[in-house]
Amino acid sequence: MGQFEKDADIGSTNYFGKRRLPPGQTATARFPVLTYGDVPKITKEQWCFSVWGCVEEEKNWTWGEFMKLPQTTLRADFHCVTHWSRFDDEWKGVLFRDLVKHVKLKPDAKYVMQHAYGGYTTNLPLQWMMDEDVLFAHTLNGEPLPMEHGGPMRVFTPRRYAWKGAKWVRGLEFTATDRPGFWEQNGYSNTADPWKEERFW
Ligand SMILES: Nc1nc2c(c(=O)[nH]1)N[C@H]1C(S)=C(S)[C@@H](COP(=O)(O)O)O[C@H]1N2
Ligand SMILES: [Mo]
Repeated sequence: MGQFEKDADIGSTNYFGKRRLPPGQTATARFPVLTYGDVPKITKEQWCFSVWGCVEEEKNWTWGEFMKLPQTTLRADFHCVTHWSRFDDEWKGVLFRDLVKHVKLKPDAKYVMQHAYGGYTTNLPLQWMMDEDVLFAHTLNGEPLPMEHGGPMRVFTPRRYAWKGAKWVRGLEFTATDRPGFWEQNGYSNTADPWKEERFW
């Protein structure tokens, strides 16, 4: 609430044609931290990113190697299932669609499980991960992503409620069949579209 209440922009549409404030959400300038369990303390030096599952070859990236992938900056909104939305943050990182060009997928790869340090998981269809704005983000509004928000690296999925992006992401598992991630096993929607209010099962 607050600064956005007077903001006519709230009623306009976003860059993918949806009303900016999804139903049942309130805009806020705050950025609450929502973490299940402890915050894993991972430095850029310790961070290692892996892909496995339905891939021809398992692959790992160090922080330095990941930073050599094409870097994209996007301005997008953040929607939490607990009814708050944040507008217009600038996120920088590597798009999934750019990353996946460096992965030889097997033909049966249809789903993607994000794995985080600490054990959190969340699942999405490969096709949705290919959206133009699914980002592995390391920078927020020009600053290194704060640790409590998933630094050094998190996934951000602007078209889904925020639990669909793993903070402290450490790898992706490509699978042939869909498996529920952490919150998806615990009552949250598998599809998580904020404009359809897909919050729970
Ligand atoms: N690793 C990890 N990622 C996570 C979570 C978590 O508990 N652990 N919580 C999810 C949920 S439910 C939300 S709403 C967002 C919250 O991100 P924030 O803490 O930056 O607001 O992160 C998502 N990603
Ligand atoms: Mo959440």
